[in-house]
Parts: sequence; structure tokens; C-alpha cells
Amino acid sequence: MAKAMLRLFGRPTSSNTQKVLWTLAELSSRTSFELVLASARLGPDSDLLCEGTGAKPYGVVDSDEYVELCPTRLVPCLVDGSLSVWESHSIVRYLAQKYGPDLHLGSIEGMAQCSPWMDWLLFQNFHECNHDFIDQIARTPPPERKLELMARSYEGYVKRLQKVEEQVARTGAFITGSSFSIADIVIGAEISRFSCGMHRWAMGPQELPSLVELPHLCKYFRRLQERKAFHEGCLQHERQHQKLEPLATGEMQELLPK
Ligand SMILES: N[C@@H](CCC(=O)N[C@@H](CS)C(=O)NCC(=O)O)C(=O)O
Repeated sequence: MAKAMLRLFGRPTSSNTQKVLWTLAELSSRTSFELVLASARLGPDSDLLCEGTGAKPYGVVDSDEYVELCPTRLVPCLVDGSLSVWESHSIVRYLAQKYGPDLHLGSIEGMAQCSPWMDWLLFQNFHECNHDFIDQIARTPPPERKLELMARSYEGYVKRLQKVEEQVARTGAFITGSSFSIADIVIGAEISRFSCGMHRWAMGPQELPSLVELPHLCKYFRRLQERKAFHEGCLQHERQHQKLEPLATGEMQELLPK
């Protein structure tokens, strides 16, 4: 059967876009896609925020055509034939349902196991810590970073990730149990950002906070790295975004720097 040809508006530096890129990598035998670089905040001229540097963003999101596809003018947005889907978790659910129901455990009941964790992530407002964390660590010149914002974001992540630590301690494998699912994609993308940001922070000049022990989350992060699609769709983009060297073949990233 011919592969479905999709169009994804987004940027690989966006953790919400990475959730979709990772899902598409999981589905690569069934779908192909074209990535259309789009953003109001970042662009080709600079890896820092355009609003701070005057650099040109990718754009696209400010066009009349884009608002027809995505009323919020944010990224990501997926176009599949005449249908456009926006909000990363909705896109991930759609792709799984249409092209790979095994990613939601193969049934409506499976979706009902995955979906609450995806809603939980949104309701916990990971965005609150993710936003300042990445803007400060990866997108602000090092001497201008605000340590108090970085420290608050770190604490925000740790507070929220304690629930994931408890859950993967219980399952001993993935978020909903023994099988990988879309719940792991959306949560894993947040953990990837957190981990890469902490490694970047460790490169200085700001001192790291004292790091908590999250032993089950460490194992879970390694388990996710056994998936090629995680590397291709998410981790390698985030490492590049955070100016971390590519991992050598078979090399594993530790959750937190030593
Ligand atoms: N809840 C939305 C949030 C979308 C969002 O905040 N996207 C960010 C990137 S992660 C964005 O579009 N930022 C502005 C830009 O790059 O123009 C989702 O999950 O898709």
C-alpha cells in the first residue's frame, strides 16, 4: 500500500513539534511527510530568540493561509489531505488512531489508558517550566541568563516528574504498563527537553542546583533511548538545539549530568 503523504508545519526546536516528529518516526513504514519550517519566534538566522536579536523568524504562521489551518497560529500543525489538525496531543492521537493503533495499545480501551496521561501533562502545565527553561538555557546568550528562572523551572520539572517516577516504578516499563504507547511519546519529549537542558546548563557558566535522585525515571529514559524513533524524531533534535554533541552509536544519555 502507498504511504500517506503528510505535511507538518513546525520546527525541530519545538518540543511539541518533536512529539509529532517522534510519532511520525514510529509510523515511518506507513507515512511520509514534508516538514515546513514555521515559527514566529525562531528562524534560520540565529539559534537565539528572534524577539531578542532582531533575526528573521521562519514566519509562515503569520499568513492568512496558516490561520485557516491553525487558528492559534502556533506550531505544530499537521495537514493530511483536506484535514488540518493542530495541538500536538490531538495530532499524536490522530496519527496513532489512523496509521498505527498499536501506538494506543490497539483498542479504544487502550486509548483510554494513554489519553489521561496526555491530558494530565497538559493540566500539570509543563509548559510553565518548559518555556522559561528552554528560553533561558538554549535561546539566551549565556551571560544574560537569569539563574532564578532556571532554578524555578528545574524545581517545576522535578515536582511534576515525581508522578512519572512513581508510575514507572509501579509499571517497571512504560507509562501505561508493559507496552510503549503515545503516552510515552508526549511524556518522553518533556523528559528529553529536561535532560538535554540540564546537560547544557552543566556546560556553564551558571552553577547547577543540587540534583535530586530519580532512579526509576533514569531507567525509563534509558528504555526510551532503545527506540530508534525516539532518537530520530526527538532526542537528536533537542541535543542539536541545546548544542550538545551527537551521541555516538550505542551511547546513552544519562538523565542528569554527573
Ligand atoms: N498546546 C499546544 C502548544 C503549541 C505551542 O505553544 N507551540 C510553540 C512551540 S512548542 C509555538 O508555536 N511557539 C511560537 C512560535 O514558535 O511561533 C501544543 O501542544 O501544540
